[in-house]
Amino acid sequence: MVVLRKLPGMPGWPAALGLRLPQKFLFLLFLSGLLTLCFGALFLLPDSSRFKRLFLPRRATASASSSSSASSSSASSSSTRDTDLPRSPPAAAEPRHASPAAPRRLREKLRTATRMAGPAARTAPGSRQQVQGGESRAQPASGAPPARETRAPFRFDYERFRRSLRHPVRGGRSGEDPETRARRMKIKEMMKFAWDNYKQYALGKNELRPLTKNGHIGNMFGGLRGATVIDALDTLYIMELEEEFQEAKQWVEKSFDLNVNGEASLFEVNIRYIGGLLATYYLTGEEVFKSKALELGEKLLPAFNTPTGIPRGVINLGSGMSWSWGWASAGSSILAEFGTLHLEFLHLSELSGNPVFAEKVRNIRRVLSRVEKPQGLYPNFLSPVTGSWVQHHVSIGGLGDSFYEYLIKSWLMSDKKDSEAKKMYDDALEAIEKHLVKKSAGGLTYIAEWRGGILDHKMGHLACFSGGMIALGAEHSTGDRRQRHMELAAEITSTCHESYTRSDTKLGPEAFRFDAGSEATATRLSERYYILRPEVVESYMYLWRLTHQPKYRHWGWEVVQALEKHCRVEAGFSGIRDVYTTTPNHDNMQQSFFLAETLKYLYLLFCEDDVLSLEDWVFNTEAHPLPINHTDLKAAGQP
Ligand code: DMJ
Repeated sequence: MVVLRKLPGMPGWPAALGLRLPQKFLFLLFLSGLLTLCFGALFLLPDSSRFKRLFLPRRATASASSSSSASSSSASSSSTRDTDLPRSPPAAAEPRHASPAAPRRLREKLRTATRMAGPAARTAPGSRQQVQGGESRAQPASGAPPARETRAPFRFDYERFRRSLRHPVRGGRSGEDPETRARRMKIKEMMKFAWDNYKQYALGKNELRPLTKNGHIGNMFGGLRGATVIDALDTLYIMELEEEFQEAKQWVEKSFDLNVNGEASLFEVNIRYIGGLLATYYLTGEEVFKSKALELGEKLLPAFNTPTGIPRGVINLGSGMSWSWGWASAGSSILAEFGTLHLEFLHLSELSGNPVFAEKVRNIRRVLSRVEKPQGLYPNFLSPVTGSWVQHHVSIGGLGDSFYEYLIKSWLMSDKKDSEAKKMYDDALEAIEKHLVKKSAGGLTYIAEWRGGILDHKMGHLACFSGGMIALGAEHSTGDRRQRHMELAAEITSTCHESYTRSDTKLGPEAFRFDAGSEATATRLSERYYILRPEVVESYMYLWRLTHQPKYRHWGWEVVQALEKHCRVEAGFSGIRDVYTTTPNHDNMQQSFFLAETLKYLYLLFCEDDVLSLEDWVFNTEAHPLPINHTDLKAAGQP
């Protein structure tokens, strides 16, 4: 414009150029065209929002920038495909009360506050994430409208949770017979012996090597240490081994380092570390266990970064890179691994107020419910890329086992609200009954494995947990199914007991068969070992609690005696290489699950039913108790 102004003493510049009238007119026409073009080009620049804000009404501008900020924070807050999880807000979405029209400075302040308060603050103000039962809904805590400016970070109400329990966690009944008490005390002494030796020779390592009196680290936990400490915590607490519990707690406070860099099994870290920490938090209310569980839980999230959201089996806890087990066919993920995250991940969301954990496991459910099941059965290998089965091997033992366990326990933990889990469990069990449950020539009931339609007549020690699981499901069924499943549970448990009594040590082999003339015995040298596994005593514990038939306590006591005779060594307990010989053949390993599971289930077998009552708790697959979400506090006589 300035160039067109006629300066004093100077001719206008078109005139100065010596142009005539028609030429001047054409020149002006050209100039105005040029200006229109420049103005329009402003809107074609890559980031035209700056200019749009100048020319468009203010409201529309705010709305445009707000939606773009929400979608970018969704992508960065969660590295996986959260776009297909419509029921929950993105983990770091803008606070709800920052309306699109709110001044930018206020919105920025809120965003900064959200980041500083961490994941717990990323939920709607004044709301509590309801995650039990596979739901993750933000609900006003009091029905009052949320405050606009002051919002406290999310805080789990521990006192309220404690009031919701029907029974004291360590029980309160008395009147048992002296023999039961003496047996329980014996098991407590075994726990103290196992812990004391671990503490003396291997504290901070993952397991104790009781023959060589040193520690073992292994490569399952990605550089994490102290697997035995974390696995033992809740057992020490329940057994009232106070001093030993304090020793374990101190190690967690002072030495448990989560900044590690190594390849970990997602499944093992979840069931042992996260399960152990969560359970101990719920039992004691000590914050350190909760914060460690949440921190570790965050480290596992990148494993879900796959096209389907089905996690891979191995994760580097430092870099977050994940991959499938080398031995798993075609890069597949394992049913028992990705199917055994549900209980712990729901509790991580419950305690943090961050729905991301619940979303991850809900997505696994969605993939599983969509995929076609051959004869209604769930094969063990699934591609995390396509979401299709990779191989048709079905087993209720290794590779499949705890997937089924977590279905029925999800339903129970949700106070029977998670009906999807119950239906999946019922349907799966029906298919198992139809295709896999068999009776041997000698009349023993067992659950075979299935390879593309061909049966393998073997049961692994791991499959022996199913007696307890089926009994637990039966207890909460009705009519014909209740009776049938209770009988099936008792028969399976009896078969597993047979696998113990038919050995020279009275401990059971890793796998036993029902073919070529064998009945509940191992036929291969490589399947004769016993590594202090819990599954058989786990079923005894459930069947005792649900039927009170004395034989389950007798059978449990047989195991105690066999452990003392064949597994107890000078500095702890060791697995054995061959259950069919009484000549010592120790494997020099005290597994952490011996303290978490085997000794805990044995102890509970000789306790009153109100110690870790089945009305209040479900056990994760490593025997760490997680609370049932009682929704009817009033009915329980609580405020
Ligand atoms: C434990 O770590 C868990 O019970 C898991 O589900 C399977 N195996 C071991 C114990 O045998």
